[in-house]
Amino acid sequence: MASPALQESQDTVDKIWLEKLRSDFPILQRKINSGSLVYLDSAATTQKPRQVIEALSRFYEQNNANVHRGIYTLSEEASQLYEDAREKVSAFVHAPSPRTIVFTRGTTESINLVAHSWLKPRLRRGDEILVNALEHHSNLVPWQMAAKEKNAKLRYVPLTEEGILDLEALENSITDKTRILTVCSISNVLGTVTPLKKIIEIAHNQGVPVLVDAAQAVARHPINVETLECDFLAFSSHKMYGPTGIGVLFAKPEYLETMEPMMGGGGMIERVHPDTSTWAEYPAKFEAGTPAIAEAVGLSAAVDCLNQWGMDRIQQHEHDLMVYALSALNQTPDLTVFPPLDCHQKAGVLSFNMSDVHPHDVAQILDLDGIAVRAGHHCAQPLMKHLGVQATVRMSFGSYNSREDIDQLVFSLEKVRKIFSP
Ligand code: 7TS
Repeated sequence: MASPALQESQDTVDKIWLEKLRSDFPILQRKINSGSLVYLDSAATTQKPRQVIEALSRFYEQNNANVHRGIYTLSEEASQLYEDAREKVSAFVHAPSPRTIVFTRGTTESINLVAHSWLKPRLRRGDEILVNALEHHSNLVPWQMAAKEKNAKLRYVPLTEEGILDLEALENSITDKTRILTVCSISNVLGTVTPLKKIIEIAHNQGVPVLVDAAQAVARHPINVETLECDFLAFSSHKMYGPTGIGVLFAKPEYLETMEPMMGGGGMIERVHPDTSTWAEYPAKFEAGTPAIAEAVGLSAAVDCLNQWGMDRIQQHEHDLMVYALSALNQTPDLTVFPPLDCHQKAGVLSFNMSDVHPHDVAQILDLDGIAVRAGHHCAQPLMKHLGVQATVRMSFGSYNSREDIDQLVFSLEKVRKIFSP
């Protein structure tokens, strides 16, 4: 335990860090209805810092051209910026080479690419795809589509009472028919942090490759694909302070080597004959057509921001917020917070319901005070079924949130309770 004086000086340092970080986000100055914006929906998309917004305009004002085509200066500059972004992302997740970073439209496309181009050609009748009820629809539906086409099936690894993947059951769920295991790093509804290292170890011991859906984790925890040893990792730029329209698939080289492209077009070929074509080397063979060039430049700026703010620091800050939020919401009457309730197993995202009040009503009243939370099934209907509810209210943090935001939320929740009390 730090001495009171030391703790006080640490609190001051943290406060200055947060104030400086918040000043990077112009939108936080906005007034919404009767309050200042309290944005608690970063799981849906994060707000964008000035550095990212400026990188986008700078690109269009100074460097705009198509990539990998022209031999004139602007096109060379644009190509360089696009490839610099790939390098930046590669270093950020500790990939072995920038070539293992494929730019897609987002997590959804990254997962579809693996399901379509890697899994489907290898999937046989009766094979199994290991999933679990925590997953976002984006990490279920592409596998369902592949399974349907190939007469294979999805098998669900059970969750424990606390909503954690049951590791013992996982061992027993893997059979000689299991072709892939797919799992999120952090649940987009409950904030559950899955024990990835253990899960990957168990799967690999039985020769099963693993895809990690890192959509909710990439801006919350440092990620190292080499120590994690995952086979595939998918994430979206817009959930890590970057622009919409671009995302990433990391895959180990041996997969990228053997995967067929999902889309054909310009930029992904080696040679085109009248009736057949050969493919460019990866990652180009998976990036047909004009890519999201400005967005890649924006993503690169977002990675710079994350590095500058410090991933360890963001993780600690969001952890402190979670501890604070769990304690505050536990003291709010008529509120049920969904597990896990252990702040070491929960990051960035928290779902709750207020007894007898529909989540949409809660969200609508909070909005009157400028508080943005999400209400609904959060694209996780199997999880809603598991929890035995139709919908939840979800709050999710970004690096810019403060304890005052949570105080505001608790204050406005009290108003909701009063409106709906008999
Ligand atoms: N996986 C997880 C864990 C997610 O949270 C999301 C989006 C996706 C995949 C899909 O990402 P996309 O960028 O391709 O759309 N999650 C949410 C959410 O929770 N609310 O809005 C989008």
